[in-house]
Amino acid sequence: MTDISTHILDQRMRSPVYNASGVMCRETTELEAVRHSDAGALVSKSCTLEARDGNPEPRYAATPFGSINSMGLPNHGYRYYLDYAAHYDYTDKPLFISISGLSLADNLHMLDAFQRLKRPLLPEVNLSCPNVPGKPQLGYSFDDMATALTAIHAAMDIPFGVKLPPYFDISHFEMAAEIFNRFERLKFLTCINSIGNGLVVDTDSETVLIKPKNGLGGIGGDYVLPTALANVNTFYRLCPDKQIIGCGGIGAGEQVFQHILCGASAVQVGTRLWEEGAGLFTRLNQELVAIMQRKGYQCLADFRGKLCTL
Ligand code: RRO
Repeated sequence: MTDISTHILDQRMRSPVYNASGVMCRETTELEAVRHSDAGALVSKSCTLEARDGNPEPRYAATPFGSINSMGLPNHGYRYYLDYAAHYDYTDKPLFISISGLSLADNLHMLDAFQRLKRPLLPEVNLSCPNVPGKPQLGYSFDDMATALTAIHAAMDIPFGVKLPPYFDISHFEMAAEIFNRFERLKFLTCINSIGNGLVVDTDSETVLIKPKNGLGGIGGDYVLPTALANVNTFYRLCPDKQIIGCGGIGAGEQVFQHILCGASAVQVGTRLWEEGAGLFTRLNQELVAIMQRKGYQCLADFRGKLCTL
């Protein structure tokens, strides 16, 4: 039998694959659909202190090689997800809660509320939303990120993770990793959020595809796979005490395999899930098993992080 189970911290996942925050997770009905699917876990939509409608539509578009979005953090406000987390059956599959406060004070307030539930939820603090006008991505401002993580770490009794923007320069990987390695209860790094502020143009109409920010938005899908794998593998090497959750460019079992080979303990799917729906998880699990059987691997530990270099 081929075993594709994995663990994040001490929590077992029957499959390493689940949704990326932002897709199928704003409504409780969507969260329940992921829970009832073959996903190994679920993560809620990044939440803010108060409910938000998000940016004007159209704000998501599929493209031949992926997607562009500028959703602008539409969510029901943290109390909605707090209520879901309070009533969730944690014996089923792990529940990650994505937090994306508009200020450090907001993040501290929300994290405090979630940890007071005293449930085994896994907070993922989003340091990388590219789409709120006037709010830079915290992950690109190293001093501000270090300040925020220092305060969050001091306030957190439970382990937590961060959702990171993609990095592109070795010096930035090293600076970011040095910061993450300061914090013992920071246990997992999710790499990567969308590549921020790309622009997709329609040649026929000579227009942008989405309305906010003159058409700029976060890029996901096939375009981002090499960047995602670079981030997964580099942080896997630089942060040996953290677990890495891969995200970006997964559309088939082959990309799940590649993320795990690069060091991911679990993987999230955004664009492809948006396009295909929750049946995707069944397909990805089957395709991953087929690749492992072809290669003679019995469990994920047989190849996790074992990427060969030349
Ligand atoms: O809601 C969004 O516009 C959004 C968020 Br919070 C994020 O983290 N990443 C993204 O691509 N879109």
